[in-house]
Amino acid sequence: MNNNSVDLKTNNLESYWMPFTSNRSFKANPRMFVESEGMYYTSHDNRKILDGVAGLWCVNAGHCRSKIVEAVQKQVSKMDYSMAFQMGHPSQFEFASKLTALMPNDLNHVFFANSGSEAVDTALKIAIAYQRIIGQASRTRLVGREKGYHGVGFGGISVGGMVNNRKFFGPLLSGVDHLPATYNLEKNAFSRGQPQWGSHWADELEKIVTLHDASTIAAVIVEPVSGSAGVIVPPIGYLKKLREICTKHGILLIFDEVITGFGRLGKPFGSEYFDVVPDMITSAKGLTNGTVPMSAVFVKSKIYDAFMDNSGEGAIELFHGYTYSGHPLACAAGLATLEVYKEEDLFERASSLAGYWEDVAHSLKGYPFVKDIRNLGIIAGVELESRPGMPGARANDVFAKCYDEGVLVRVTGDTIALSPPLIIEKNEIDRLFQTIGEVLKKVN
Ligand code: PXG
Repeated sequence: MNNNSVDLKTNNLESYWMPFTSNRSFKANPRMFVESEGMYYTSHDNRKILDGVAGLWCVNAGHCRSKIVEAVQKQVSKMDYSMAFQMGHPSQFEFASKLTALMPNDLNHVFFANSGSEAVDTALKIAIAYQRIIGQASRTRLVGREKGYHGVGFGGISVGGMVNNRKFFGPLLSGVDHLPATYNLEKNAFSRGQPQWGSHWADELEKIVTLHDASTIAAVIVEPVSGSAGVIVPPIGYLKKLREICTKHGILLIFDEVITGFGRLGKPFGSEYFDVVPDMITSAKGLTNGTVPMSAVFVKSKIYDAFMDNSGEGAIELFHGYTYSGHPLACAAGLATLEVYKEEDLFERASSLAGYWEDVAHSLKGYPFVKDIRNLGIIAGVELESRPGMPGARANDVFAKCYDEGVLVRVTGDTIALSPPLIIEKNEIDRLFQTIGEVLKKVN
């Protein structure tokens, strides 16, 4: 191969198969980011783009925070990688201790993975293995929810409830049921924060228990607030009811807090915000401020202890783990991220901004095509009427036009989803929603 052929190869857009993207549309009209700082990206054509989605719901402290960047730089020059099995390095243990100190109740052990999808698969595997080692081996069924998103592993898509993420991929895991989504525009459209109506949806879990018998069910997994399906906020009382039903039947409750963790709702985790303690929490994204991939599964001590107490002397207690579990760079990024969150009191900041956020979000009521606005913490979803026969097309146009106006939003179906870094200023909140409002007047 001569140098020219290398150059040609590296200089085209074809080779890279982009995730969850229309590759053909993108490659016909590429949009590249080349730098980021605070609330803004810089695009390849040298424009500043206001980040209305914190990357992909992950850069909660804003971009390129010097403390985090320096911590990663320092770590990479000191030790790049440390063998993940049978060896440790100090920052894994320090990070784990600091994280569990943030957690509610006795969720005081944490398993590290590298993505939300891996965290979900880890949690589902721990749930089934836990039931087995406590003498409940018949409990292998899993319960997810319609419209749920739990990443893209086979476990996650099996308990997830978004049809396009499932229908191409065969029979998936067996023994999975789904609760109904807590979504009803007739009753709940334009609710501010949690809808009043709909806690009874949790009772559907009783029906699943009646159908299969509790002795077959290992765990229920839900996102406290559904993100990817278009920001679906749980009705008041719903999560508490789910907790009660799970406890009553010996079923583990898993909260997938990949989005709701690390201040998104104005508390460290959604669990605290809703005052409901699950048996496990999955987390990723804001764990390292998106700087280095990492995810975590928090478990109650009863789960960790069961594995420790029921394995033979010297035996591996859990046959599961990743080459990059607890990677030194991720731990360095995570430790520095926790410091930034704390020093700037970012979770509290999110909490105190949430009312303003809600008011500005709901000011879009009455704009063209807006059929619902949903919000909680620093998350909002603006659902649009779909173009007949072309679901998603209108929202995609809004995305493209907002980008032209220098504002990055995220679309899922016909919902515009917003989840900016928690350092956002009020005038930037105004700009975000004003831009969407102006764009809505221009799309058809
Ligand atoms: N669980 C939840 C609740 C998530 O939101 C995952 C698991 C999977 O995480 P990984 O790291 O494997 O992608 C997620 C990820 C969007 C969007 O805009 C949401 C996610 C990822 C990318 C885009 O809807 N959530």
